[in-house]
Amino acid sequence: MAKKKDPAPTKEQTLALYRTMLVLRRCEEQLVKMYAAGKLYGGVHTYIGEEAVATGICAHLRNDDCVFSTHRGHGHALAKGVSPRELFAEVLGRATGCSGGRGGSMHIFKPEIGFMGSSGIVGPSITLAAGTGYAAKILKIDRVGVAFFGDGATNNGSFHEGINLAAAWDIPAIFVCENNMYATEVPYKKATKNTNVASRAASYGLPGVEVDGNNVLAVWEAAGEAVRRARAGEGPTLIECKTYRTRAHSEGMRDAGYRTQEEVAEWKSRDPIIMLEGKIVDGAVATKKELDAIDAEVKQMAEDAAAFALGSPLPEPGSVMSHVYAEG
Ligand SMILES: Cc1ncc(C[n+]2csc(CCOP(=O)(O)OP(=O)(O)O)c2C)c(N)n1
Ligand SMILES: [Mg+2]
Repeated sequence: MAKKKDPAPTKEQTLALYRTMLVLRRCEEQLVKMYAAGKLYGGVHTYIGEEAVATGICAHLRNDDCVFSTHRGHGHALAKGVSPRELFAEVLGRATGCSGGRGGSMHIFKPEIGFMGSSGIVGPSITLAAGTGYAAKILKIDRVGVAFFGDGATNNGSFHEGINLAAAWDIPAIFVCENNMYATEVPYKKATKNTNVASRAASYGLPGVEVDGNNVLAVWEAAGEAVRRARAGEGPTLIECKTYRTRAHSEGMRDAGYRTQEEVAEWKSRDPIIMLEGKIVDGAVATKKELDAIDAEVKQMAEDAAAFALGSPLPEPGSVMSHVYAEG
């Protein structure tokens, strides 16, 4: 019997996807401006161009599902429910940030809502999500472990270890590869012979799904099925989202010599937000005017988050030793 197709998102769900993508985009545009103005320091890896991935996946997750992120983690954090204010304050190293200003851009944590952290280390999200799913299975907790990782992580040992074990033990986990074709400036095709990440799933015995990572509806549909499988005890899924970062690897870095302007322009023409906007307007889900109103509200939210962070205090110097050793 042919598999029943998952239902399309409702009007409310579609508009929520649109709004979430805009939150990710407008917040990072604001951070980019602040970085250029010297208002924040350190590595800032934007997710601009890839918003459909975190948005489509996290729309299916609950607070008690656990997401493990990457160095490019602002979008994962926001999509999982970290507020723009907490994110901005953390990136600016303020005491009001979700890690108390200790972490910065690459150490955003909010375990209360299942955001288990971004990380400067490439790869461990995969084994951590497998471990979380394994713990949930042993403890009989209805919880899904979700790993986001880039193409650069797929040749790390953690990819093999995490995915192999998750498949072998039917662990409730979802492995989301954001294949943006480059690891810093190294093209994926130079790092591996088989550039189709989803096809690797066959060798571990789990489903591997390839989706257009700039089409939030496609990501949403694949994620819905993967979450359903995980919750039903059917095991993990590997989802490869083909996508593209349209800014440099990290703010302040050069963005030339390893990819062409034509390639960047081509992907910009497939902007995930504009693509969904077209579908919403063409399908009469909402008018352009209604979408513009959402955008205005979201822009205001990003500006408010920036002002909140700039107005927040730095951590007290006297607290420098707190969170270093266990207390008591
Ligand atoms: C284990 C490890 N190796 C190398 C690095 C250096 N490094 C930082 S980001 C990066 C590229 C990651 O590429 P990818 O996983 O494709 O993610 P993207 O930046 O494209 O989102 C590398 C190699 C690291 N942080 N950790
Ligand atoms: Mg990459």
